[in-house]
Amino acid sequence: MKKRVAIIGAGPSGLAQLRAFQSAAQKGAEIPEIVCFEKQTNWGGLWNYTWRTGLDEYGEPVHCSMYRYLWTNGPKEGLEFADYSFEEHFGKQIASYPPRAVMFDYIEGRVVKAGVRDWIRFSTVVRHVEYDEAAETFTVTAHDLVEDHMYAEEFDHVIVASGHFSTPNVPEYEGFSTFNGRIVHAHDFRDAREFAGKDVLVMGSSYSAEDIGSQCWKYGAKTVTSCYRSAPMGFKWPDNWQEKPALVRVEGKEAVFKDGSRQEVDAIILCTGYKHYFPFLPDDLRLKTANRLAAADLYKGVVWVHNPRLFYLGMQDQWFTFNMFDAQAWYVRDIVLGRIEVPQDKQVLMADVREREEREEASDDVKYAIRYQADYVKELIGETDYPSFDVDGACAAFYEWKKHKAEDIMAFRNHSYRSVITGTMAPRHHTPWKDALDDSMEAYLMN
Ligand code: FAD
Ligand code: NA7
Repeated sequence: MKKRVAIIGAGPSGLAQLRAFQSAAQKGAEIPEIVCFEKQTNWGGLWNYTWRTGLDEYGEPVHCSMYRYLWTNGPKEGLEFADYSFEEHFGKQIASYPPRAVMFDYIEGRVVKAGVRDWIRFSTVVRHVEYDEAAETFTVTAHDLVEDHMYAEEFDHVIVASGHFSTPNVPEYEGFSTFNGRIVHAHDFRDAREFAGKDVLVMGSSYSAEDIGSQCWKYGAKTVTSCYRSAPMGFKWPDNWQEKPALVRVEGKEAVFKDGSRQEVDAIILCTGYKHYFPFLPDDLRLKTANRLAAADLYKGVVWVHNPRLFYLGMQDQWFTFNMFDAQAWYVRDIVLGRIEVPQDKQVLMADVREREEREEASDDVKYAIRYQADYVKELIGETDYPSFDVDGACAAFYEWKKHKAEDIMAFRNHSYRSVITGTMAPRHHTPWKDALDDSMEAYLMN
């Protein structure tokens, strides 16, 4: 009987997996039957924007953590698909920090071309996965939300590609329950215009704090205050943005910080990160990891060491994204196709994980981390037929990006970089980011 493979999620990682199998089939390989379960009505994962927050039309937690006016927070030259360039998709080279809608169009373009939509069961949420030791198969229980019908099917492999930036980490601070303003987690942030004319506090010092604070600033917040638990972001902020140490408590509308200073605020946006959350997996299959580069218990960053028939994609913290998901998907595909062998000895698998952890922990330098993930991408693509590309060139774009952010955090998106896939230099965007209020695809592509 033909092998059956279940993929959970049709975001960039799940779609990379579909494209990997389709690419093998196109080259004449016999591939297993593929079933991709996607709880949303469309593909694209986080890039599939919705205005909804909380629960969706079926009562399921809304997956989307993206917001209106979101432009990529790193250069597109660091994530370009090696088998489908931006130029192939748009018919020309485009500027380096595309808004969400442009990215969605690009992500979709490759899988439309591959013709894999029929492999996906949309509006179908995976409720449970169980492994049967004797049969060496997984039983996947799914819920067709449209028909309101639950059913179970058997698979030889399960690939979890359900993302990890969707279940918010929501701390509580003294005074939150009596705060006379709005408290919202980044996951539920949708439109910066809501905060025009307001004094906004963003909690956290990572990507969400930086970008949501910047959005609020761009769309007219009166002041932005950001506060950090461990270390400040340390950029040269505009005059109406101040960075404070940790929040201690809230009194009425006043935020009180660790240094004793106070600031009256209208809204608190919790940019406090996300949790790896897999409510559909039992203890023996469930990944428990911090958001780090060497995810726990994953051999080569993808194979579940406690049951190597189960795989996870995209569970690491991410410098590289789409091209890393591709590297992982091609690698997992080749294990499933029997082209790559996974060692049988669990000690060997665990040793691989430990080595990755130790190497990550050897330095907390940002350049080191980028290089570390670049080496990982190289390692995986070196073992498959994924088109080889200039990973070092992508690193160079990331280093430039870091430098441009340090120079001017509100202007780094005005820079452009060279594609490592086609060698073409991106044009500068026609309007500086801070003045480009229209984030539609039509507006962006007018270069
Ligand atoms: P996701 O995109 O999260 O997709 C997972 C999919 O699984 C979803 O479609 C979901 O509906 C589905 N799913 C989940 N559970 C189930 C279930 N039980 N049953 C069925 N389906 C399920 N990356 C960049 O490269 N550039 C950026 O600028 C950038 N900006 C970001 C901004 C924000 C606010 C966030 C949160 C992330 C950003 N990222 C960015 C990182 C982002 O993680 C990746 O770009 C990418 O979306 C990850 O793809 P994924 O497929 O692994 O996960
Ligand atoms: P991150 O990168 O996980 O960052 C979370 C931030 O929240 C980080 O600065 C944390 O501080 C801070 N944090 C976490 N818990 C708390 C509590 N309890 N109190 C105060 N501060 C806290 O998440 P992001 O949302 O910024 O980014 C995730 C992805 O979304 C990323 O890939 C982007 O592309 C978009 P710490 O430094 O740990 O002290």
